[in-house]
Amino acid sequence: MLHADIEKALNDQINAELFSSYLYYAMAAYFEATGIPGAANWMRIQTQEELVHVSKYFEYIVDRGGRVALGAVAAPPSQWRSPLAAFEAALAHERLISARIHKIADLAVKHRDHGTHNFLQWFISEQIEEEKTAEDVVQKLKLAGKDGAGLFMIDRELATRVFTPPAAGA
Ligand code: OFO
Repeated sequence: MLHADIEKALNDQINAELFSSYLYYAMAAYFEATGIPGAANWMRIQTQEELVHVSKYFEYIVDRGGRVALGAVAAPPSQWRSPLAAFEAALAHERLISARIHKIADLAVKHRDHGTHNFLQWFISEQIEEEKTAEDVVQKLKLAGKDGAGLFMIDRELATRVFTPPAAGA
């Protein structure tokens, strides 16, 4: 049985992950509208990853006999100053998500909920990856600066990203 505080924190995290997927869809739409299709692809893949995260929290709450409670998802922004600004916003968002997960892990320790603490380890590792992938793109875009050819090359690379569902049981 989940402690009420943990159940609430996990439900809030479902909301945050749904917002993440919504945010990346908004970024995909922004990149499509500005003629940067590779980055739009990258963001669509990110959206799919976020929905996997949602489903992991959902199933965990159910498995622990908790009650999933879905709230309203906030509207994301629809416009960024530049491709770099959008990826910087993605990186800042992922850092925020990591901090949220660390707080839930702290709460699990406080309540001696080892099951939840163990469950969160997958997300703690995943967030290292999430931050790294966004940071890599930020660095490349900074290097390219206003060089259109550089941006074109980066976009070609972002177009190759594919969705890899997590292995069963992962
Ligand atoms: Fe769910 O990791 Fe991004 O937000």
